[in-house]
Amino acid sequence: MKKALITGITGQDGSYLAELLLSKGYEVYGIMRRKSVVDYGNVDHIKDRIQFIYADMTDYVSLVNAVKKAMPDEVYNLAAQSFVATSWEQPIATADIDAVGVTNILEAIKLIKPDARFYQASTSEMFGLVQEVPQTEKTPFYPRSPYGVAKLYGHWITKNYRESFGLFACSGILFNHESERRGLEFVTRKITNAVAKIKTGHQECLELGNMEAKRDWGHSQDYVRAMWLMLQQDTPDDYVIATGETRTVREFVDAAFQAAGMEIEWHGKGVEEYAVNTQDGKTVVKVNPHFFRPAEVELLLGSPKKAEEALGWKREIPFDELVTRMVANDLELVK
Ligand code: NAP
Ligand code: F7E
Repeated sequence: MKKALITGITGQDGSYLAELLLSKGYEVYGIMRRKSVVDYGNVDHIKDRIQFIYADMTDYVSLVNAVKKAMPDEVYNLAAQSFVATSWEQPIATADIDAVGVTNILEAIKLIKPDARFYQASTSEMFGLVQEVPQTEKTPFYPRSPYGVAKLYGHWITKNYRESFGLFACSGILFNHESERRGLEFVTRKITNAVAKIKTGHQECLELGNMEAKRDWGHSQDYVRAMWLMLQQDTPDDYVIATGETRTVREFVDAAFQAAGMEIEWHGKGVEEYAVNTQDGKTVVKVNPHFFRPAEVELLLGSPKKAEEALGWKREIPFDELVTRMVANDLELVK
């Protein structure tokens, strides 16, 4: 039986990856942070099938002990301060976790289990101010947030440990992926949650920032399959995982209201932009500059060609299904 150690197991991707590995017969170990109130997050429903180890990405000793306990065949490093907006408020914590934390876990693997295969959760945020469209594995990086900068360090240190010490270390450069388990502060979930509440009369209006930002949105369930595939290859490498489609935040809003059976109409421009419910004329969306970022990533569009050809990976959940599933789930939760 193969053993896998997942950091960030309580998060969105950690939970789908744990389900996938359990379904493949893996023994799954998960790193969890100590909290004052015990909270298994997104893996509460499968907590009895997971062996939890208390550790923190900023605490090297705890990671050494975690690797010693699990003696894993595969390590998936998904733990991160993952919210871009917060990275301007907590730039040092973001660097400690998302950058130096990667060295901590790599060092723990090098010391205790150097033949373990390693996956690093890299991100399209490293492309930031994009240097070409679409973005591929060869596109130069230009991060635009403390998060993007920290993740770029994590990306390069992973490559460096592969080249320096021969570790089987891969980076997945994953574009935005969402799901019913997405944190409520990310734009997609913020939208679907608000749409569900507006539809059921629990909220009047949704306030958003930059409506023009374009993202390449997929479903987390498809993306964790790509992580696993990367670690099953003969040689370690880095791959872009994306859908090859891009949409504005406004288009996501339209799709979410449509999924809830509501029609909206847009008016105004820039910070004056708003949308009304065509049935009763009430304002249901408006712009609030509070949600603008100090520096924005305006356009992300990835090419999944290498992953499709080399890994045989394919996105299975299309955009409309992603939105429909998220809205249906939030409607159920509101009820
Ligand atoms: P998420 O839901 O925010 O989950 C983050 C996980 O990291 C949580 O389990 C969290 O634990 C854990 N964590 C945070 N700080 C930690 C620390 N100091 N020590 C140990 N664990 C810590 O993120 P996600 O969306 O699943 O993303 C997974 C990974 O992929 C992240 O590294 C993210 O940066 C990266 N990524 C995500 C996307 C995307 O679109 N989702 C795209 C590209 C890359 P708590 O429950 O204790 O907070
Ligand atoms: O923002 C705009 C915002 O916070 C998407 C993380 O998983 O994906 C994620 O990072 C866009 C941005 O995700 C609001 O300005 C407008 O342009 O959902 P988000 P993100 O910043 O793209 C990458 C790949 C990761 O690696 C990260 O870990 O939407 N936007 N209005 C807003 N965003 C938020 N959150 N809230 C708004 O009100």
